[in-house]
Amino acid sequence: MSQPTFSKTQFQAALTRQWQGIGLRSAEELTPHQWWQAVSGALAEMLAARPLAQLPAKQRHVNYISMEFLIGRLTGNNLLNLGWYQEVSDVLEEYNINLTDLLEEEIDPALGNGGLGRLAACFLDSMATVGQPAMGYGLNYQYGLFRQSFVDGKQMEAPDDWQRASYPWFRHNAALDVQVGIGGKVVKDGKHNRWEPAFVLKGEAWDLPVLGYRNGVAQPLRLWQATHAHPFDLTKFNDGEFLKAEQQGIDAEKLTKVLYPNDNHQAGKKLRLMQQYFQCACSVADILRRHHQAGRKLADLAQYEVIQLNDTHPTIAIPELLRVLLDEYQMSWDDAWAITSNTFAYTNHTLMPEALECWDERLMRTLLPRHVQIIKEINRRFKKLVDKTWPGDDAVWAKLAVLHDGQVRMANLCVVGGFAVNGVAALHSELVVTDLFPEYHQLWPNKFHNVTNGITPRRWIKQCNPALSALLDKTLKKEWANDLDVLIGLEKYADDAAFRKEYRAIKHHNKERLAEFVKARTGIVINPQALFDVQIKRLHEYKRQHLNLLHILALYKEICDNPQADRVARVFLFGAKAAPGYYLAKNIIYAINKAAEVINNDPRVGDKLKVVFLPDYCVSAAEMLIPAADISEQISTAGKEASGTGNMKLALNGALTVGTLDGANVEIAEKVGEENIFIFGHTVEQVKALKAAGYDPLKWRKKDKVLDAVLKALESGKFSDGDKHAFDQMLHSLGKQGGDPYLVMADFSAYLDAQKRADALYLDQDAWTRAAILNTARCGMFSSDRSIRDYQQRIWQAKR
Ligand code: 26Q
Repeated sequence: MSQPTFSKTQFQAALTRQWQGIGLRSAEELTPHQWWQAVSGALAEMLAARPLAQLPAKQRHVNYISMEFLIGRLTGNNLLNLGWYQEVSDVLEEYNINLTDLLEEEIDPALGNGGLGRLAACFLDSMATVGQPAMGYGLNYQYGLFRQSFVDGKQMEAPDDWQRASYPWFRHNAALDVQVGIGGKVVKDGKHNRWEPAFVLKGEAWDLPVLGYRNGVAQPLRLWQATHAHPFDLTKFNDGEFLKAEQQGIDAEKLTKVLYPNDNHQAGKKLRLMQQYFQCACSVADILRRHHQAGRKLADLAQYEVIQLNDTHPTIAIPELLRVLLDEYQMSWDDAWAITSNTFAYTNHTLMPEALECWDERLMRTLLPRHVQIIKEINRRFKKLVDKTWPGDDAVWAKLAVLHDGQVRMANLCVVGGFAVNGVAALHSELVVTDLFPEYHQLWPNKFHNVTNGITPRRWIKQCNPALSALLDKTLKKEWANDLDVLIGLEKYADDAAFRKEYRAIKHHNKERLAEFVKARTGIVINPQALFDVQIKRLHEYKRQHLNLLHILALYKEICDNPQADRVARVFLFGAKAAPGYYLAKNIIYAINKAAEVINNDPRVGDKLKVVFLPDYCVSAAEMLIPAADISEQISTAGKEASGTGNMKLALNGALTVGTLDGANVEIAEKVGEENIFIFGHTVEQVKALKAAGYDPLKWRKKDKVLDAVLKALESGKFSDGDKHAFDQMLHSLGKQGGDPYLVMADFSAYLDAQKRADALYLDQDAWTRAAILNTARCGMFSSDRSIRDYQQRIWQAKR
């Protein structure tokens, strides 16, 4: 399949229809935002009129179910993948419209929290590009991830109304409506069970096109939107219970109102479970509808379809498929189980206990009584296998049970109910087997896989770093954006002074661009000559943004103690949202902001040190930050970050990593070579040993004068207008005996050491640029195209 050709006349005609459609007399009357709307609407219309190819079903079709798809702005990305960017830009120039500016008008669709949601978006892009037939299934939230601002250094949240009702890329198809039941009871109907839900919701399918890179392929991302099944309930209306009936409708709309802002933490809320079930019921119904429509037998479902679960959030799809097969098609348990357990595969994204989903059985029963029955039956049958393998071992059963102590454990349900389980980086997949699921691994060793995450080079190089992309085009002289291994061809230019100069000029240009952005957003002036040190990710204790802060304070102290010394000027840039109820994370943000205020306004410091916390970090901010970074901070406690994907984006764009041996950092280090990365800190084994021996953070503080001084400064109130308790939460988490769960104190001095090595290398700009080039050259494997091919070979299309 090939790239669709652009027709200027069609585009202009579609554009005209757009402004006429909103009642304007000429294009001149369009506001900038209306221009974006009109151009996007025109493009969407052109794609609809001349549909791109669906991939032929030569292989199992993938249904990627995820509660989150953090897609970012679509218009620019679609133009790039279509290969129409220049043509559209030329047409718009005739109207005196700058395409780059126009694209900035799009409100980021932020239908995800962070890594997991963004990964789903990269995977859709890659599946369309490598020719893996697939659909994404998610929810069409009215409000995406909250907007963040700072007031006196404290995070404030505001709703993110991304105006889905007028988003031009949506296509709504009423023929795909699904009915979803909820609540009620199970009744016996002769031999069969029948679920009588208390009320019924309607799921509407809102599709976004996912375009392959210049291959003429389009596949849908189908986002379900909840609404009431009928305008009102007629019987109740007749009974005079009009208001009560209307109430049902209002409840329905609440369902897809807002994305839960928790990241790596389970909420346990009833509304969240309703969201999960609603999304799974709609998706399962749609998968079966397509299967029937293709004229295929139900018994062959697993031959044609795979359902990939993005973490445990959509786990309820497993009992839902069983329910449909058992109750609606009257299948036997064994047949229904065979189909189901060969259809589902599960990706694990975390080992942290607080993120592993468990649902209260009673809560689940009030919403999904039939599903609880089915889960009990799964549990009962599975117990036989466990009893046979570990006779009389109650402790093993207590660990492996799907339902235990009134809790439904979603990860266990996934492992038992699916044919494959994978982790998201080599180290993480290892730990999934050894630490999380050792007994399951003993039962089913072949179920467990690793698929290291990846990122799409279309958005994360080509779109966000056009200058580097042009250099890659010119140097490699072949297409690299869908064949990222060819970047290895850059290796030999690392020693080429002229190439290094060009590469460095690009980084500098990107830093200037970022400096303007920072000035506009925060008023802070930063010097593009300084080293840009970037930590961008959700705020979480295990990610250790506070370790970064301690380093900044150590530098500040050095500058104050010795203002004359020559040093590498640094700008520290943070981007991070804290879940609204995560008070420790919010306190860390506050501490960084307050320290920044003091440092940035200290005349002794000047350009040597600046600290910027960019508010409202999101995909489009990332697109600005990543190409401009010199250092990539990947400093989680070893064993805690499943993979990380920002680490890959930053390395590919020529930032050097300061990082622990955690997640995919391990593989990045292997690829780029130890002289081109700054690895520090305790390893997974050392972390375990330290904890086993009874870790005492205070001992580490006593040993280290710098650490003690920095903590004292935080305790003194000098960064908080004299308030000695301003940072209590953060300081308590670090300081208490038996505290510091993420070993910030234990890694502090090694971290400072790594940063010193980075400074030393930065002083030699040629050596630094050489290392940066080698990072770009050697990170080709972190393309999500490679991840998708791994999924195909190891899981989706593997011979079983
Ligand atoms: C769960 C229950 C209720 C409400 C919310 C949630 C919830 C939501 C989002 C739980 C977890 C998440 C997100 C997790 C996440 O982003 N994990 C990251 O996934 C990336 C992609 O694999 C990895 O690179 C990161 O290491 C991992 O932290």
